[in-house]
Amino acid sequence: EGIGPQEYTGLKMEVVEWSPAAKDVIASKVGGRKVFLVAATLRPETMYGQTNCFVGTGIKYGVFAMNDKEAFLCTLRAARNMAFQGLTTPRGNVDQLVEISGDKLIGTRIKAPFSLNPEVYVLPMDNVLATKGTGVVSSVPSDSPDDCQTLYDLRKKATFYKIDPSWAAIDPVPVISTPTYGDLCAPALLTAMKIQSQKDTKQLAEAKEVAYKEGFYNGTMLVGEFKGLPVQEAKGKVRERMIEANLAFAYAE
Ligand code: A2H
Repeated sequence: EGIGPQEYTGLKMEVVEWSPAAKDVIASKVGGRKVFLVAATLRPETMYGQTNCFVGTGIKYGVFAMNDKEAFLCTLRAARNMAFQGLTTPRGNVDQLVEISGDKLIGTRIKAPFSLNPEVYVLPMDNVLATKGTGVVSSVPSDSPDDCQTLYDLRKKATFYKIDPSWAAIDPVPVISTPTYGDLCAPALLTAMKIQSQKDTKQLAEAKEVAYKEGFYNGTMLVGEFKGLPVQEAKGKVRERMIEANLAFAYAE
């Protein structure tokens, strides 16, 4: 990461059905607003390949009123940043409707904007940082080694992670073709680097670096409106389309 602000895309993932534990805490508190889990991503062009979403089970989240009609679920830290970036009405307003711990969100079903799988589940990830982005990560296992390894871990140890195996059943979807690692860059890198678990953080950091460079500089879109374009050209265009559709917004930190 360089100096200066990081330009994320905030992705609005509308809640379709709360997990029972979240429903008890949240449903009566949102005043009829639509609620969105908001994920911060640096790779909007990969969102066609979302298979699930991740939260940290030990992280505290809030549901924040953005205006009369919409509420965002994210960390308090992110809600403050968004308010001061003018995303709330009125500007600067941080209005927490309810607080909830990440573990209660597991199993919530949400919409995944632009994804070939239009609805996905919220699942746990060990390495979500409360201090980065929104604390919510949209999972694209085709192109993110962290997302892919976490998905594999969840499938191997569904009972340990307290998930229903059906929530982790969607396979990685080819979204970007790369000359060196094929159409599923992240799974290929996990195999090549013999990565076994999300606890292999050092190798995962290296795989993430390789996947990012390979995808950005050498990747070609396989799906969507910009199919056939280099990722370098498609990235901004996909982002614009999401923002036009009110499914995303610019978020910096
Ligand atoms: B990226 P940077 Cl396909 N904790 O989005 C851990 N990881 C987080 C996070 C948090 N609180 N908030 C965001 N992230 C992830 C897509 C993606 C991402 C792909 C490939 C690489 C990649 C799908 N997940 O990131 O430290 C989000 O995952 C690697 C650069 O601010 C976000 O973009 O550079 C990225 O990390 C931001 O990480």
